[in-house]
Amino acid sequence: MSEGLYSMEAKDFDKTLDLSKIKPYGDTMNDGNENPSVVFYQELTPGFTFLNCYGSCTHTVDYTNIYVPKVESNTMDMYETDEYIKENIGRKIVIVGASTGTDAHTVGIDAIMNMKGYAGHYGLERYEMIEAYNLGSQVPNEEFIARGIELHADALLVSQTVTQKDVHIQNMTNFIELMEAEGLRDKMICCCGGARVTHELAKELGFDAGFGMNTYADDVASFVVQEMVKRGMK
Ligand code: B12
Repeated sequence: MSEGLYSMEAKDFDKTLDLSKIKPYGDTMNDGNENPSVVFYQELTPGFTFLNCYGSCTHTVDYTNIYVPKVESNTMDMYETDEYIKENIGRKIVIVGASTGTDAHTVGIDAIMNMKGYAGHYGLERYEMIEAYNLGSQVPNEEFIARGIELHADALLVSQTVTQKDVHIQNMTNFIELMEAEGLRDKMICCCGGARVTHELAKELGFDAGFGMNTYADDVASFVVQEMVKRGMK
């Protein structure tokens, strides 16, 4: 059989690749090339057009200088987390979650908390050693915190989906301010999550950790229990 069109050899790769100056791929790796051309256009609706264009890119990205802060904990599965709680905490822990403020999106917090879980990862309600309370959506911060106190929560989970006009930032800031005013900030672990939430943003706002897209109950449960042990919360 002759050499296939797509068979790659070492000579096909750019050996001068500089990770601090990454460009898009055109004909060969890192060339940033395509001749400028509009190859397709179609009206979507009056005033809006869908365009498919190619062009050359002169900008580069310094890959070596990108730092993305991430939650630093060792992610365990449900069974390992339950075992960890039994060995290191010795009692069931309480986690209370909600989609707070005006946010009506429940799918994210449900994915984390519901027994069924999400994408093959069981939710917190399924954990033997976790008492999980999902308060639903549009829960005002005051009410959320009051329920947390009533239920003796070890951790509070805030879900935020809508980010229009930074409403999530205002709401999460208000939550942290109320926690501080109640003298609760150090007594409960505060985590937040949502499609546009990053760990970096969460820390900036005063949360202990933030979780974005494609995170599961495993991630937040592992963080909470390891943080509890680190802080000596029994
Ligand atoms: C379903 C949906 C709705 C449903 C929600 C139903 C429900 N019960 O939740 C309905 C129809 C009610 C709705 C309403 C609105 N929606 Co809506 N909605 C969506 C949609 C299509 C999917 C969201 C979703 O369910 N994702 C799936 C879940 C699993 O993903 P996730 O939320 O990111 O959660 C994961 C992680 O982020 C993380 N996570 C999330 N929370 C937490 C919390 C913790 C503690 C942790 C650890 C992890 C974690 O874990 C999850 C699993 O990995 C998105 C568009 C899209 N494709 O994303 C728009 C979208 C979110 N909606 C949008 C908007 C604007 C609205 C409305 C304001 C529209 C309107 N003008 O009325 C209203 C909101 C009203 C309100 N007060 O909140 C915008 C938001 C834009 C923005 N930047 O703010 C989006 C992006 C659509 C768009 N492109 O415009 N929506």
